[in-house]
Amino acid sequence: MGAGKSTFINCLFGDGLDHVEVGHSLTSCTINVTPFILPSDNRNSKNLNSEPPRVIMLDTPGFDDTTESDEEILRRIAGWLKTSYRKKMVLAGIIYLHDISQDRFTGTARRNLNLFNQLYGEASLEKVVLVSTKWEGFHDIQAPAARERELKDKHWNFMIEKRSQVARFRLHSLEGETLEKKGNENAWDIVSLVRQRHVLEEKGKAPKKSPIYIQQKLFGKSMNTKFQTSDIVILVTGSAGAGRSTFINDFLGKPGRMKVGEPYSLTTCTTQIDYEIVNPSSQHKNRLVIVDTPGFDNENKSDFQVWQEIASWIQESFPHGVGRGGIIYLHDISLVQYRSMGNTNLGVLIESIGKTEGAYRRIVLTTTKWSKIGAQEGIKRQAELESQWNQLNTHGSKLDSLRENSSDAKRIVDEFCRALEGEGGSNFGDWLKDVQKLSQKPGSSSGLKGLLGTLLGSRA
Ligand SMILES: Nc1nc2c(ncn2[C@@H]2O[C@H](COP(=O)(O)OP(=O)(O)OP(=O)(O)O)[C@@H](O)[C@H]2O)c(=O)[nH]1
Ligand SMILES: [Mg+2]
Repeated sequence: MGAGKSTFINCLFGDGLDHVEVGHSLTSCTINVTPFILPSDNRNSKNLNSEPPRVIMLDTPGFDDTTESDEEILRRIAGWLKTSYRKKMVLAGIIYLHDISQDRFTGTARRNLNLFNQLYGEASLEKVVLVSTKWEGFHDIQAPAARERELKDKHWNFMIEKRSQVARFRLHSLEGETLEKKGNENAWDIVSLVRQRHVLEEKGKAPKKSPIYIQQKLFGKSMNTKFQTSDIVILVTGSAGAGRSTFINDFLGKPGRMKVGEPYSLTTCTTQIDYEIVNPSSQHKNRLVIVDTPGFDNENKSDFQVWQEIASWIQESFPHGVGRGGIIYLHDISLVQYRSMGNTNLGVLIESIGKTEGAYRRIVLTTTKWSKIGAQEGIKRQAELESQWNQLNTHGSKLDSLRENSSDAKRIVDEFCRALEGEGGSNFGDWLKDVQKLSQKPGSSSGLKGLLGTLLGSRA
C-alpha cells in the first residue's frame, strides 16, 4: 500500500465514490490479487480506430510485504494471470506506481522493481507505464521534478531503454505551476498510454507479447524446472477447515509455513495450491513434494473446480508426468454432519480410481481435531467411520487418525512415502487427468453420490 493505487483507481471512476477498500485489513491468508475492472472511456478513443479495450487494473500483492518470499509473491500473481488467461482476458499493459514523496529509492523499491521485471519479462516492458504519484506533498515542482529526473536516469533507465513510458499522476497544481490535466483526466491519459501501445501492437501484428508469454517464462523458471518425474507427490486434501495446512506444517516442523486460519474464522484460508519440496531422507529415497490444496465444500469453488485445479496444477508442474503420488484425505472428526456432506468430493475421487490399478493404495484417510470431542468420543466415531470407509479400506486405502500428537503427521506421511515407493512407477498424473475429465462432465455429480453410496455402503 501507499503508492496511491486506491487514489488512482478512484480518480478513474471519477464519481467521487470510493471503489477501493483502502488499507486492506484482510488477513494475510486471502489472495491479494485484486482486479479492478475500470469503466470504459470514450473520450480518448479518438486516437484509436476501434473500441478501446477494457482496462483491468491489477492490485498486486505484497510488493511491499516483507514477510512473503519473492517466490511466493510471483507465484500468486502468476496464478492469477493464468486463471484470467483461461478466461480469455488480455492484459493490455501495466501501470506501475511510484511514490515520489519517498525520500530514498529504498531497498524495497529496488526489490519491487526487480520483482516486477522478473514477473513481466523484458519483452513486455514497452507496455509498462511508470507513474510517479504524490506530488502534492511538495510545496513546488522543483524537488519532485529533480527526483523524477533521478529516477529516470538511475533507476528506471533500464526499463525506459526497453520502451517503458513515464508519466506523472497529479491531483492538483503546486505553487507557480499550471497543470493541463489533473485528477480524472490525468488518470485516463495514463490509461490511454497503455491502450495506444496495445492497439499498435494489434495493428502492426507485432510478435505476441501477451501475458501468456510472460507467464510461460515465469512458470518455466519458477515451476516446471523445479520438479522431477521421480518426485513423490502427496496431495493433502479434505473439506475446508479440516486441518490440511496445520497437518503440513506439523509434518514439516515449520509452524506457519502454510497459512492457517484463525480458530474463529469461518473463511477458508487455502484458496490456491501451495507446496513444499522435501529432500530425500532416511524415510524416503526420492524427493517428496507435499501439496496444500483448496478445500472441498468451500463457499467459493465447487468440488469439481477444486479437483480440476489440482489436476491442472499437476499437469503443468509435471509436463513429463509424475510417477508416484498419493492423496491424504483429512476429515474433521468433530463434525457431526458427516453423513450429509463430505461425500461428493470423495466420490469424484473414488469414481475415477475404480479403473486404475492399485489406486486405492494411494489414498490415506485421516481424521483430525480429536481434542475437540475428546478421546473417548473420538474412538467411537473413528470406529463408525472405519465401518463407513470399509470399502476403501478393503481395496487398500489406509485409515489413520491424527490425535494431536505432534509426531502423527510425520509418521503418516513417512509411512505413506515408503508405501508409495514400494508401488512402482504407475502414473499418478494420468489418474488425476481422469479425475479432471470426470469433473468436466456435466451432471456427473448426481451419479457420483450413488456410486459413493454403493462403495461406502448406503447410509441415511
Ligand atoms: N483442535 C484441533 N484444531 C485443529 C487441528 N487441525 C487444525 N486445527 C484448527 O482448525 C483451523 C483450520 O485449520 P487449517 O489447518 O487452517 O485447516 P485447512 O484445512 O487448511 O483450512 P482452509 O485452508 O482454511 O480451508 C485452525 O484454527 C487450526 O488451528 C487439529 O488437529 N485439532
Ligand atoms: Mg489451509
